[in-house]
Amino acid sequence: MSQQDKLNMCMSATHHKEKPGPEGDLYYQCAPWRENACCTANTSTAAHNDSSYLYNFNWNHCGVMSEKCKKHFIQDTCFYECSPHLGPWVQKVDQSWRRERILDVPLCKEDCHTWFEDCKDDFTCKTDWHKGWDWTSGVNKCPADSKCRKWTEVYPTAKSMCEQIWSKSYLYTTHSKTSGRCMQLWFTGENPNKKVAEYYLNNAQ
Ligand code: FOL
Repeated sequence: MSQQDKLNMCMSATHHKEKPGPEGDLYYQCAPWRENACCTANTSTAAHNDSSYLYNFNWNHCGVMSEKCKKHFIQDTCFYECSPHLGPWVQKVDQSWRRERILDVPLCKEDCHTWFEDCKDDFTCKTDWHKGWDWTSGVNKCPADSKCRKWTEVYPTAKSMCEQIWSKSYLYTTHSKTSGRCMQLWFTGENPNKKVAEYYLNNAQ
């Protein structure tokens, strides 16, 4: 793959399109990606549903997740499914449900901190939400050897949450959203992440 291709591509995963392109009807929180997206309209709608067909993932595994916390998981899902500018951080993996993943995407500190602040009164039973669940009911439940604990007991800091929740998909940074040195989960208007990907591609990490 050429360097140029890495700036506009979709990873090979469960629901990603083969190539990015315009999607006029992206739903609600996924709408910022409508000009150029790796997600379909159906994926963008599902991103807003509890235990959606995307991964049957149950946000409410330790009681009902608060709305203010959930909106960050919806945004993370939009970012993960729709972003066409993750090429510099895409890695091959040997997993049953995807052939590629993202690793160490440098996340803007505001996006990590607001996510953590809005979730810190919620509960969870696991640090890494990618593995180790009990799936016998069809949706993820806390495994028998785990306990629901306060969010801040599981994740003492915003950094620990952002880096550990999706097994290092994100790298915590102290860069702010205006720096051009970090990726933004939340934006309006033109996608600011293309320039960030360009920067990291040309300035090997
Ligand atoms: N968001 C971000 N930023 N990065 C991601 O990698 C990501 N991934 C998901 C959602 N949002 C993301 C997908 N989430 C399982 C659990 C969670 C999940 C997808 C799949 C799952 O089936 N876990 C099994 C192990 C499966 C395996 O690796 O073989 C389990 O043991 O719980």
